[in-house]
Amino acid sequence: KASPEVLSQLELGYEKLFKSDSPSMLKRFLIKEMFDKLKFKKTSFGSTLLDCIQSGLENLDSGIGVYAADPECYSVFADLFDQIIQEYHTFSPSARQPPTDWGPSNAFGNLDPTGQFVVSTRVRCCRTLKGFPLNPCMTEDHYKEIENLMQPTFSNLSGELKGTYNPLVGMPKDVQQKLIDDHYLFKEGDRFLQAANACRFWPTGRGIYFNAKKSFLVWICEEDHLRIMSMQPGGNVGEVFGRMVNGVKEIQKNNEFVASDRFGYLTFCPTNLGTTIRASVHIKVPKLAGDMTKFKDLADKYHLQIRGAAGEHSESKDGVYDLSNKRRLGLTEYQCMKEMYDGITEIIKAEKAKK
Ligand code: ADP
Ligand code: CIR
Repeated sequence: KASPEVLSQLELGYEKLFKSDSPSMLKRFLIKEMFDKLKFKKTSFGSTLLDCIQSGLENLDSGIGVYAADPECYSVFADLFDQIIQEYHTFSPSARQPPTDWGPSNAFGNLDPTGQFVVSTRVRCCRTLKGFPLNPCMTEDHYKEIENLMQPTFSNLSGELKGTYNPLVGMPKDVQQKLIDDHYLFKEGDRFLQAANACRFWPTGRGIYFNAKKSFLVWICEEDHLRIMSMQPGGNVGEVFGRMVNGVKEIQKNNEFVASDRFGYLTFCPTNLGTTIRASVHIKVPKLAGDMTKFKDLADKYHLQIRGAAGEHSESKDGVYDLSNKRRLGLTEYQCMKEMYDGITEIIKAEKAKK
């Protein structure tokens, strides 16, 4: 059972949340009855409701506000997680993630051969390593172990995927900042992750692997144990996706990942469950961007998410938006990619047609 200290923190936090005008799903879904039912519960890892919702309690401007402090949270606190998952992914409580299907290798081409709209394309996926807990339950040694564990895998990558590992420990600040500014490396000091207890022992065990062209990259121990990604200038989705799939298949040869029958690959944030794929373009659509209502309507229609040019919670810069598939759970990898590909195709059509 949750301790008296945890209970009193929960009560205080809940009262503040309840009085606020927070737009988060946490605020919308955690009604009093649910709160009173879940506040006493604890997983076998020792995680409480507080561990799952403190990010949303501290950051009232959260969109979601909830993380899974350990894999069991998805079932112990299912009342809350199921509602968030259902709305975010349109995934019903009885639905199941289909088996992995990357689709045919030549399914996708170039979204924008003339290069007028699409600045760059990126596809990422997340993996949790078997045998390790999620961030809030990880010790400093766990972070070091994961970083060490990945080194033989990285040394074995060859051909286009061959590269080097760059730990955050000892990385000069200017080098780190340039990698962030160039969209390769995760940012530092994300307040949503910090409040979720995901940044302890920073920068221990954190780092980034990349090939010479920085078109294949792996983040270690940021929000998830692994973030595997492929990116390049322009709109060639086929090339970018193909490279990521190759990389995932290689990394999978030496590592086991955590997956559930219902949710597919398990991630720290419920928005990333399932395929964990976020396929995005950085795109310039000045006419649509001048009519935000229409732009947002179109994005919703095609299940696309609009982010700023520096990633989540950032603003657009120089008219560049990040558009990606919103849903990742309940559809296959191929279907996720297709949702993004078809959606962006329609967005470009609408931009061309707009007066
Ligand atoms: P994630 O995609 O892993 O959920 P973010 O939204 O924070 O996390 O994005 C991480 C980084 O990737 C940011 O610097 C962002 O600008 C960059 N990025 C995302 N999509 C693209 C893209 N299509 N082209 C170039 N950079 C991108
Ligand atoms: C929020 O609720 O706004 C943050 N906790 C982020 C939610 C989704 N993004 C993510 O997993 N990176």
